[in-house]
Amino acid sequence: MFRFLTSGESHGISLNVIIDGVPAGIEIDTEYVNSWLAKRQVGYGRGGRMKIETDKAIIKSGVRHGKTTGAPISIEILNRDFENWKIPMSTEPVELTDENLAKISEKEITNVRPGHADFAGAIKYNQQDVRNILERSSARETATRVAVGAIAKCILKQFGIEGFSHVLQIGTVKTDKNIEPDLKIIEKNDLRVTDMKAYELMKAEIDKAKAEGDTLGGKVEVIYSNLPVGLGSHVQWDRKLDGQIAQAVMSIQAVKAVEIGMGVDVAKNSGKHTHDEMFFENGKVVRKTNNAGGLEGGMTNGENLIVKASMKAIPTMKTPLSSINLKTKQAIDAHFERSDTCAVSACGIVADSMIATVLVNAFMEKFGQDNAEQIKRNYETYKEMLRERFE
Ligand code: EPS
Repeated sequence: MFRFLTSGESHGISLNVIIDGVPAGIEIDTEYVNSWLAKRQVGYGRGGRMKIETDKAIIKSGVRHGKTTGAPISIEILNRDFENWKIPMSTEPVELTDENLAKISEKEITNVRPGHADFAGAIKYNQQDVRNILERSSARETATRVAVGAIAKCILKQFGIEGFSHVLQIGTVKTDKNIEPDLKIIEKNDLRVTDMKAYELMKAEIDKAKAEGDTLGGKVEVIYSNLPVGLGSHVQWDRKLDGQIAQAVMSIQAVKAVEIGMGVDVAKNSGKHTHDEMFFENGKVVRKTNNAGGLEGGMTNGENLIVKASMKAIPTMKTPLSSINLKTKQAIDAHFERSDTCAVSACGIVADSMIATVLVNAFMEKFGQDNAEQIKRNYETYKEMLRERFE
C-alpha cells in the first residue's frame, strides 16, 4: 500500500515525511520533486513566508543513484525561518534566562482564530499556548504532501498517467468555463488560470481583500488523464475511489467541499442531462460527455478524472474577527500572524498531489507494487485483455 506520514511544525527545524509502499525501479529526480515544491510556493497573494522559504527536498532513504529500491523513502524539507525561532521552537528545554523567556512569551498565543484549528485543538490537547496547535495545523504542512505527490507522479508517469491543476474561481471571480484549460498558459501565470481576463479581475480582488485586511478562498480543478478502466472498486465503501479521493482532498487545510465531475449540479439535472451515453467506435468505448468525472460505481471508467475542490478564505486575517482569549476568557480580536491573502493556486497543487497518491495506491492495488518491471507486465496483460474483449 502506497502511504505516507508527515511530521514537523511550521517554524520548527524541518518538515519530514516517510513514504512506504514505493515500488523498486522507479526513477526519482530530486529536481523534479523540487519543481513541484516551487509550484506550491507560487501564487499572487501569498504571504511573506514565501519570500523566506525556497522549499527543497532532501531525499534521505529509499533511493539509490536515482532509482527507488522498494525501501521507505524519507524526505526532509528544512524551514529556513527556523533561524528566527530557535528559542520559541526548540525541542530541547531552554535556559530560562530573561532573554529566552521574553522570546518565548512573545510567541505565546492565547487568542484563537475563528476558522482554524486553534480553539478545538487547544481544548482537545489541553494546551494553554495555542502555538502548540497552530504550528502543526498550519498549511505549511502541505509542502510535505506535495513532495509525496511528486514521488507519486514519478510512478504514474511510467504508465503514461499525468495530471494537473488549475484555478476555476478566486473570491467572486470565475474563469470562463468555455475556455479549455491550457497548461502552457496555466504554468506561465501566478494564479494558474487560462482565462487571462479573469486573471486580471482575480488580481484586483486579491489586492482589494489585502487592502481591507481580509482574505480570499476559491475553487480549483484537478484533471488526470489516461487512466485505465477499473481502478477502485464498487464492492466496499472504503474501496470506492471517489470516496478515497474526496477524503484525501477534503483533508487539505481550508478545503470545505470536494466534487467529482458535474459535482453539486447533479442535484438539479435529470438523468438524461447527467449520465454519459456510451458508443462503440473502432473497437473502443467512447462517450461525448464526462459528467461522471471519470468515475462510476467508485471505479475509473477510462474517461478523464475530474475533481474540484472549494477552499475557504484563510482564517488568519489582518482585520481580525471577534473571538476569545482562552486565558482571560475575555472577548478579543482574533490572533493575527503573517499569512497569505490568497493561496488558492497552491491549494490546486496540493490537491493534485493528494489525488496522485490515491491513484498510485489504486493502480498498485490492481497491478502490483513490488517493482516497476512486474507492474508494467501486469498492466500490459490487462490492456491486452481489454483489446481482446473489444476488438
Ligand atoms: C504557509 C506557511 C505559513 C503561512 C501559511 C501558509 O507560514 P507562516 O505561518 O510562517 O507565515 O504563511 O499558513 C496559513 C495560511 C495557515 O492558515 O496555516 C505555507 O508554507 O503554505
